[in-house]
Amino acid sequence: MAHAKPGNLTKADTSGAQTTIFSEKIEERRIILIGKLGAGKSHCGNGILGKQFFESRRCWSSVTRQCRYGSATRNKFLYRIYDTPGVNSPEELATSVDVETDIRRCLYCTSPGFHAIVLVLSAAERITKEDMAMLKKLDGLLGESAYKYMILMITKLEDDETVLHEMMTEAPQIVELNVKCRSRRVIFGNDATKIPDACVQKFDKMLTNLIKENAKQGSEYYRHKYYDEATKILEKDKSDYLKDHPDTSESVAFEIVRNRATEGLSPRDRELRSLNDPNCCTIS
Ligand SMILES: Nc1nc2c(ncn2[C@@H]2O[C@H](COP(=O)(O)OP(=O)(O)OP(=O)(O)O)[C@@H](O)[C@H]2O)c(=O)[nH]1
Ligand SMILES: [Mg+2]
Repeated sequence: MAHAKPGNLTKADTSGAQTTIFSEKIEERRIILIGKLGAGKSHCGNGILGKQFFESRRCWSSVTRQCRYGSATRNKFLYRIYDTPGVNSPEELATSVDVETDIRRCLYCTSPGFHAIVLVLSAAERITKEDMAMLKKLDGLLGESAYKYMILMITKLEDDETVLHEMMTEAPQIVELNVKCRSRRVIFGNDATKIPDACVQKFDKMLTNLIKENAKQGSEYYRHKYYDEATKILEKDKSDYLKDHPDTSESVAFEIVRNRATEGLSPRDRELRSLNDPNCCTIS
């Protein structure tokens, strides 16, 4: 499958309304962002992409209401970023928007699997029961092995490890998370408009090491039990798309259907959503 290889894009890559032309082989880094409502997920996604792509703003209610996908090349890597709505958001409770289904669908769209799952934690808010419930929900969705791919990203804090360390001494839940993630954590600064370059560089380095480490241990990226089925569904979407648009390259067509499917717009969305059972988090 062309799309499953490290970004072998020779023609063009489309992300939303943006189209970028690539002429060389490029390595992919597929990343999913998760966390509580307003933690700064979209802001971090923009920081990793190196451009303002996801809507990120001050608001008393949920800004990202459905999963979104954006991509960009930076430092010779093709970043594919999946932004998600806040888990346990009031919208979910009030309007029965099923964020869990949304996130599960988004996981499938990271096909053939994500290199990192970034848990965004705001240093400006207290850890609540709601947060712990959110983590439990993610545990159920992804399974313990997902921690092998997790990076903690701390927002709304100056890049100062000493302060973070002090905060952690009073937060056993975060210490536990930090242990599970083998201290893979990065502070993303405290500027609503920009993420300091040093923080982004630290993240890049951490991600590179994480990918290397996981590759050594057998799987460079997290594979969900249903990735194969999900990939087949996306492949069918791609074939349909190519029938209607014969002049489009396979990589561009796959990019387009991946984008649509992430937002719940695959013609086979029902099939994608049906891929779940209580043990869906098993990883091959
Ligand atoms: N000062 C400061 N503001 C931040 C930081 N990160 C995010 N913000 C601001 O916090 C607000 C919420 O950020 P978003 O990126 O929209 O948060 P989100 O988690 O995507 O929010 P939802 O999509 O609603 O769940 C925005 O006004 C951001 O500019 C940070 O590190 N420091
Ligand atoms: Mg958002």
